[in-house]
Amino acid sequence: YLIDQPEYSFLKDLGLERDNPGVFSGHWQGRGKSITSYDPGSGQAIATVRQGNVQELQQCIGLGVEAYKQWRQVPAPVRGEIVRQIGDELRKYKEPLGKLVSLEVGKIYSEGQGEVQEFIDICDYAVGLSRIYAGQLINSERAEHTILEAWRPLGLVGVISAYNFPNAVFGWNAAIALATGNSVLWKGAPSTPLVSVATTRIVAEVLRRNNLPAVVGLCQGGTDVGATLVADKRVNLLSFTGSCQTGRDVGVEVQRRFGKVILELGGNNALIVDASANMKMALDAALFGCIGTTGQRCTTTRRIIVHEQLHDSFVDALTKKYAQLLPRIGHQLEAQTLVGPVHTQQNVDNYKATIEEAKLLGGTVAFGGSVLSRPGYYVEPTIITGLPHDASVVHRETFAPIVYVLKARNVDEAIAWNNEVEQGLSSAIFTENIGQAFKWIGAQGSDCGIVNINTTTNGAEIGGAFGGEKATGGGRESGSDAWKQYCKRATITVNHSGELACAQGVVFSV
Ligand code: UN1
Repeated sequence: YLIDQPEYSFLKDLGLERDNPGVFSGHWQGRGKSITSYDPGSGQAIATVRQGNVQELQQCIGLGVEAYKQWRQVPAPVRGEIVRQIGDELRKYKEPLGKLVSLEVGKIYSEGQGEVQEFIDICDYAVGLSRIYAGQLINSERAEHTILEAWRPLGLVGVISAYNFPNAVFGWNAAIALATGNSVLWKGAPSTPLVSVATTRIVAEVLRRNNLPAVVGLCQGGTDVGATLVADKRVNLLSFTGSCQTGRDVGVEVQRRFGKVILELGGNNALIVDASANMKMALDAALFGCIGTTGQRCTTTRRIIVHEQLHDSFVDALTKKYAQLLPRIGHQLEAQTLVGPVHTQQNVDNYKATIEEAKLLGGTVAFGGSVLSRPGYYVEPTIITGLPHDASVVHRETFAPIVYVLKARNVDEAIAWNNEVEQGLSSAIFTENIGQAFKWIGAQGSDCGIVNINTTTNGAEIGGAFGGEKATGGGRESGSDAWKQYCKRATITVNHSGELACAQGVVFSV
């Protein structure tokens, strides 16, 4: 196990051991199946985690509900103070925790650090939020009546997160849910259990220091644990990040029991290069958009739609940039690496199958296309040209660094192609033309939740609401007014007139 080797002592600094309990509800346990976590960059085992079983999950739900009853009585700014301490504790552990994110997912060191930073940022946001989130006072049609609106916590918030952002997505949900008075029960991805355990340890230490009950719980587990969390009525809001396919089932299940749901599902994000685009900027954006996190962000650029005048020169220049990256493929923790491994053998298999399908459909592999023969899961970043805009592979999200470059006649056609896919997460246009820019962000423009101009499809900040339309699920997390989803709204009419009066002029008295 890597954890036994001296250069991996940072894992012990996070409180991890060779075998770790994967369930926390005030104390640590884990009586379910034991799971080994592997380094995707070498295939070596890092350490093991004892997952929870369904009974343990149910206990966690019960304790989460109890913890909520105490937590909802704590004044919001005092809850914010606890979130501030969580942010500070994360600052202390940012280096080793970010390094673990990198090791366990396969993303490069700076992206691992960036992910923990995203959690820290949302804590800061939630601290401020705890003092300013508020309802309103509405004019009543009745004399000496006042209508108030108040936002109250929902109760227990369940969070199911994915392997590609095993730390930040939990953070977005937890920071806002806690500040607004909810308790949280988390199930991280089965293949990133060490990040779940290490992150929860950091949060649990803050709770312990403040003599608080387990307002944050963890139950690592497989699909049985996930399905139970989704189906249980005591979970008032379920925030799910994952595939469109699973997300659809989750959404229906939660709706069936009249629970609330936030869905953050797949993307098929396009970057449009208009004839007026700043080419250098567009190329740099394509590089990070397509290859950052080895093509495994929900917001990764999957399609580049280029104006026909620029198409050939753009492909040529992008291919040259990709070639410069080849020597930078390597283990995610090596300093010079820009392209780490993909997460599992499954990602490699999907990569291969997608490239074969693209070739059969008449696509040209303009760059890459091969799996590297070395231990770990390494693939070449790949550019495919010459496919129709509506080819099956182009309309599908493959979690790998594959991009399709499409040739469009004009921006209107590019926008139509941007919008014709099922998913609606992120999108970007590169243009210097103000008319095209405003068309893009208008009602006839991009139909995505994230609509960028002259910047990447990926790498959103926490201040805005994050999420997408259509098959992406419609959920919004992180900033703006996403906090409202973690609350129930009470409309309160107060009669201070001393007499009863009906609205709409109705007379009803004897
Ligand atoms: C995800 O891929 O699930 O905008 C989240 C981004 C990151 C979050 C991605 N801030 O790319």
